[in-house]
Amino acid sequence: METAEALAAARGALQMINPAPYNAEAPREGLVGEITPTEYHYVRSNFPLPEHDGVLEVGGAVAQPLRLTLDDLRALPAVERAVTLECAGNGRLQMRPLPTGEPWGDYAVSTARWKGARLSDVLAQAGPAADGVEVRFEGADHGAYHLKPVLADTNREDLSFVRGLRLEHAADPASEILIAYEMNGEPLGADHGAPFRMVVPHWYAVASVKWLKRIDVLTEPLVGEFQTGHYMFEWADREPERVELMRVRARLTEPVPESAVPAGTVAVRGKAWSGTGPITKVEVALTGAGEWYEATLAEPTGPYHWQEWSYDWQAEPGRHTLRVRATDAAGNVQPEVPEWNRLGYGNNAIEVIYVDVI
Ligand SMILES: Nc1nc2c(c(=O)[nH]1)N[C@H]1C(S)=C(S)[C@@H](COP(=O)(O)O)O[C@H]1N2
Ligand SMILES: [Mo]
Repeated sequence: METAEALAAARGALQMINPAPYNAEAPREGLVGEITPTEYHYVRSNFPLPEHDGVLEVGGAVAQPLRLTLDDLRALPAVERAVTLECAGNGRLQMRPLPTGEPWGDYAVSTARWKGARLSDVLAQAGPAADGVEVRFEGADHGAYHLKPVLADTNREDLSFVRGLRLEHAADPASEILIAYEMNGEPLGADHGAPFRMVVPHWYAVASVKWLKRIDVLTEPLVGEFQTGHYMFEWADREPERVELMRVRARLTEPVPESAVPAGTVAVRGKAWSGTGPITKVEVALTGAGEWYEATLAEPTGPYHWQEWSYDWQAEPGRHTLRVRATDAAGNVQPEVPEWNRLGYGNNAIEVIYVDVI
């Protein structure tokens, strides 16, 4: 566990949303580079920081239960990947009626280089049973739950953070799900899941269980507050759906919203990402509504993190409203307005900002 000073220093550059459990957004600068500096990476935790005894137990329906330490994980082949993590609640504050849940603005998203062992290698060592269907992941964190549970039998006084993934997905080496022990070249910090955590590429970050302490192969799908209670899209007009892959989204990093910029060529730029395929098109609109102009989109520099885009805008004096929208390879495109759901997940509405050109 880090000292109080180390923790305060690690948190100093973030925009706090809630002190306990500690939840904080990245500053705007966290989206500017290809990689978010660790001290700018957003934090979302459901419980106080836990103690972790340094052991990862693997059991349930497996041939060979395991007890792994950090050294055991480090002895497995290491994989390092840049991965964009976005909280499913990112952008909740823009939904109306305002959903319950953490009042996230738009900066619960960041990209880090995560290094760790492949989950598939750990599962292969344990040998999942033939009738396994799902894998259960438990974090060391637990305690009183700060939100109203969705499931009737959730123990609100002492709940643990537990998530599941389909065995097929978890055990596939091509999924590149990591049990990460390094973030941006350093051991994981307390807020990001030390000593090791999962990183599930393409999924909303709720799947990336921090302070991982147990893995169990299950022969039935997991039911639980963080799996089938919260983290469900409860739509107004259609069947509920699980919160899984990140929805396509673009963000503007330049010009700074509500800033004043000199007339002439103004670089409009930002990031775009999607869990359902690489970004294929980013467009900007320069008059609030109006025509869309195609931005220059950089090739992806990795399979799991945001892409850069830019557009040279010939800006004339006045107040201008800029919008940006992304399309991904699956043909998904951002909606004009947030798609409301009761718990406020997956807002990927087109970003709108204004700037004054002087
Ligand atoms: N054990 C545990 N893992 C967790 C959580 C948690 O509360 N406990 N929060 C999840 C959610 S909702 C998000 S958005 C990400 C945030 O990861 P970060 O704090 O490293 O940005 O962690 C996920 N993993
Ligand atoms: Mo989240």
